[in-house]
Amino acid sequence: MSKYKTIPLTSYVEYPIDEMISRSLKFYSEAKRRRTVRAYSDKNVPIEVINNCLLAAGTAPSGANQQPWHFVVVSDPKIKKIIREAAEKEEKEFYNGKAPQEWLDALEHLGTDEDKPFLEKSPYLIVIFEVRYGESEKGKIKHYYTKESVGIATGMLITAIHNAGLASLTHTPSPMNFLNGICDRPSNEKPYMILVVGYPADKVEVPDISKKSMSEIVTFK
Ligand code: IYR
Repeated sequence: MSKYKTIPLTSYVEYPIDEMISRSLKFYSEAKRRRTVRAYSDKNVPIEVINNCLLAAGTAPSGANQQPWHFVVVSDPKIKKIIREAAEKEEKEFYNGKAPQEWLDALEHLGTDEDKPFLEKSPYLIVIFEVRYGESEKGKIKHYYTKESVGIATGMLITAIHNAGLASLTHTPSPMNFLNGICDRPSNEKPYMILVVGYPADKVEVPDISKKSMSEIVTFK
């Protein structure tokens, strides 16, 4: 018997063309307000908001629908402190000799450095893991397109967080292996990134940078 079962598509909504245009434009104007924020308030965020954003991320498409992601939501100050100390240790090496000058030059306009106070200050760190393969009694289960899949889910999570009225920061200390131990995750899961989530700090400033224009990023044929 085939495992291919179908159900009617009942969730799809077709909008009239003018509504489609106004919705797409409204979404763009919302999306372009999003800025990556590097300084946070310690104001509490209701966990329900985080839960809803994670549920949205979990609807992402994935290779063979294997949903190769796991999210660890960290709010415990003790664990945040451990993550900060471990990340800063890696970052210190990165900024003081490990990173090639070319990379440091590329980062200059962002003003990043080895100090990562946001890892303790923000109310939530969402540590995202890429589940490289599954496990069953019979052994390893191959997963497909895991990086693409986790990237899509992460993008949806960032968008959901912005839509809810919160700020986020994609943080990728390198290497990130220390996160398996701290988050108690098995070796088939590879740390993908830390998403820092919270309210922006009072009077926070962001880098004066812009996005590429339409003609730079799109070709129509
Ligand atoms: N992981 C380092 C460096 C860094 C790398 C990139 I690419 C960025 O866009 C920003 C930072 C850090 O977090 O400082």
